[in-house]
Order: sequence, then C-alpha cells, then structure tokens
Amino acid sequence: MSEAIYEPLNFQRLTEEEQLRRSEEFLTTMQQRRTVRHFSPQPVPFALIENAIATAGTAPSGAHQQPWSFVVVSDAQVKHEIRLAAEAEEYESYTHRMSDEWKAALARLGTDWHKDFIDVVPYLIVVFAQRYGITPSPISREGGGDQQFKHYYVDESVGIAVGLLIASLHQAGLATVTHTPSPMNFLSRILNRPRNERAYVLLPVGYPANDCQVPQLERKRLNQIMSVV
Ligand code: IYR
Repeated sequence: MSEAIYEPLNFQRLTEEEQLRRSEEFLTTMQQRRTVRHFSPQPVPFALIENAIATAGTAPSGAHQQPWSFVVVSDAQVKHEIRLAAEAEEYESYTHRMSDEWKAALARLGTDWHKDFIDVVPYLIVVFAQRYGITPSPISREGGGDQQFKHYYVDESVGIAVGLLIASLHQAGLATVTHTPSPMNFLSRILNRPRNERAYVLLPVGYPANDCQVPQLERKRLNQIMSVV
C-alpha cells in the first residue's frame, strides 16, 4: 500500500526559443570548465560555497534518501593536516601502488604526489557518502541505541550531487579539482565523521593562480559519446 502524498508539480513551460537559448548558454559555460590544480590563496565569498552545496543537495537520490554530507574546511591547520595525510597516501600510490598502466594513463595530466593546493585554497569541500542511514531511537526502546537503515544507490546519488556541485562552482566563477587520494579514510578520522560515512571526494575550491596552466586536452565530440536508436 502506497503512503505517498502528492502535490502539484511546479513546472514552467518555456518557449522552444527560450529552451534552446538557455541550453546553449549552459553548454557554452560548461565547455569552459577546466580542472585546476594551481590555485590562488585569494579568499572567495562563502555564499558561493553555500550555494554550491545547496545546489548539490537538489540532486536526485535513491529513495530520496539524500545520502550525502559536505564538510567545508577553512581552518588552515586542518587543511594542512589533510594535505600531509593526502600526500603520504599519494606518495605510496605513485611510488608503489599504481600500476605502470595507470601511471601511463595519467602522464598527460602531469600529476604527482605533491598536493600543495590543499594548503593554498581558501576552502576544501569534503564530500561524504552515507553508506546507511541512522535514526536516533528513544533510549527506552528495547535494545536501545540507534537504528540503522539501508541506503540505496549511494554512489550513483552522491556522484550526481558532486556533478551538480562542480557545475555550480564553475557557474559561480570558481575552480576546483576532483581529488581522490586513495585510500581516503584519513578524512573520516581528521574530520571526526560518524561511522556510517565514507569520504567520497575532496574538492579544493578557489580561484586559479594567475599563472595557472592546464594540460592540453580535448573532449570527445558529441558523435563519439552519443548514439540515437
Ligand atoms: N589520486 C592521484 C592520482 C590520480 C588518479 C586519477 I584516475 C586522476 O584522474 C588524477 C590523479 C592524484 O590525485 O594525483
């Protein structure tokens, strides 16, 4: 039996002209997004970070469980602690853990284990995926303690949210890099996160450095990524 309670959809039908205009404008904006690894220490308005996270929170999610948390780090000492831990893992990865094939695939990005951008940026956004939900239960309940419940499609949901987050940051004139030091469990420790959460991605956010360079890369063309049946 369904418990769903419905309400009227708030939907604005646009003219076809307006649809095309908006769609092309958004495409042009997104085509200009680049992953940035050289940042300026210049401060950024906190409202832009809040809006980007609020935008991420509009993502669809499995069973509408919204299995995500976003931790904004601005404290220089915490950033530094995260940098040292990330670099320790990355050093191990680059020197021992990554296969030659993997390193060859990364060669054109020019990355290595140094992650100074973690110290430089005004904000880090650390995204956590909630592997399961927790409902606080009344102490009086038999057995006590919190109730766990399963979350569905966690990776898909959080991935979509991160996509929206990155789009919002770019739209707001900010730059970021999807940094995934591996393994990332040090983030749960440093940021003191609950046991149902695992770190999903680390996004340093700021303005690009004045002399910022990015690798020369091409995106696949539409006819390489789309087929119509
Ligand atoms: N996490 C490492 C390595 C790395 C892996 C992939 I796949 C990339 O697209 C980029 C980097 C690092 O951040 O350097």
